Amino acid sequence: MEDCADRSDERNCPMFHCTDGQDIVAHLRCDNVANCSDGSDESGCAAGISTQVANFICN
Ligand SMILES: [Ca+2]
Repeated sequence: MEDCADRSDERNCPMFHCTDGQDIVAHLRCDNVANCSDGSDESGCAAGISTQVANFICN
């Protein structure tokens, strides 16, 4: 299994382009955590949870 979360194989992963110019791995989109500094990876997803708050939740 590839695990892009460790960033070692990020180049092989589909990327999502944030509207602020950042690139994040595509699986971080719509995960209820704002990964782009402007939260654009969570915009356009099914609305619900405040992504700004969810960003503070750690595993
Ligand atoms: Ca996200």
